[in-house]
Amino acid sequence: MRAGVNQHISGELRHRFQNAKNVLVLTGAGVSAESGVPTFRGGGHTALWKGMRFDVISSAQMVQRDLPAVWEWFDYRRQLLEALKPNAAHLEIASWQTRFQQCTLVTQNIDGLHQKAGSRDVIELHGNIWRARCVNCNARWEIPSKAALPGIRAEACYDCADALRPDVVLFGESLPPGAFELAAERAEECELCFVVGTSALVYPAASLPEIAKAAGAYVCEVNPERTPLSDLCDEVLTGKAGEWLPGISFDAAEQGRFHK
Ligand code: BV8
Ligand code: ZN
Repeated sequence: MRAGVNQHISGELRHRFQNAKNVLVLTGAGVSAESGVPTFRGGGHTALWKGMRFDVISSAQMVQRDLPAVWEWFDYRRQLLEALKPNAAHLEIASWQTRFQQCTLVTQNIDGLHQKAGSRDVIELHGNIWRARCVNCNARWEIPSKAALPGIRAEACYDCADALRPDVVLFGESLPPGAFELAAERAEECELCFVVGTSALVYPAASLPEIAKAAGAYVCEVNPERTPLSDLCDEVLTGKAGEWLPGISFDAAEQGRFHK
């Protein structure tokens, strides 16, 4: 299987994929790109909303200053997501959950497409766009689809009637309690770590492959572009996740057949 021009999956990776028991996968916006979800960066651009950089509108300050504007940004993105489906990369990663004894999926994505693809116990480091959270009692409420339309989405908490905000982690806000700690623990334990579709610029998420590498894991990056993590990786598969990932288990199976 050759996704990139004259680039093959190494025998090393096939062998490790074939024999691994404990795998960690970290994903970013790039894994959802082939589903039609716009990425934040890549191709040298940075996402803008009404002239604001995304890490400005998606910031703790903005929630204090203008919560309705923040809702408008996430309502717009939820509306975009309504019709989008998981792609081959999401589906392949979901299948790894039964393939390996332990396969930990950690995502920076808030789009819920991993779960739609069948992945369970996804560690959502940055929250989920399909939930709202009460600014007072912290109660969380599902946002049903089609609720992007103003007036349909709940404006106030059903428990204490205080205001609701998107249940996502904004810049300058801490991650969900225990989420990063669990991910870091699993990164230390894994033998094989895949870094799929992330520009690896946002912390502490981007430190997970560093933790895995330091603990002796084989780290493989899948991305059409180089990232600050590429030099640390044992293997870089240059190209699209939806093209490379299905090939990994295919090749491993082929190899298995030859080496029986
Ligand atoms: C915090 C939710 C503690 C909202 C998001 C250490 C050093 C420097 C800065 C910091 C640091 N520690 C903390 C910071 C500050 C900050 C940070 O990291 N800033 C960066 C910008 C320098 N971090 C925080 O604020 C974090 N909180 O640290 O709390 C704390 C708290 C209080 C006080 C003190 C400390 C919280 C960060 C989370 C913010 N929320 N998302 C929303 O979605 O709007 S981050 C958001 O942006 C995403 O979740 C993701 O994390 C990031 C975007 O990155 P990617 O997902 O990688 O996407 P991107 O578009 O950039 O790249 C896509 C890649 O895919 C590209 O490489 C492209 O080539 C590739 N690609 C494209 N197509 C494909 C593909 N790959 C494969 N296949 C394809 N087909
Ligand atoms: Zn409440």
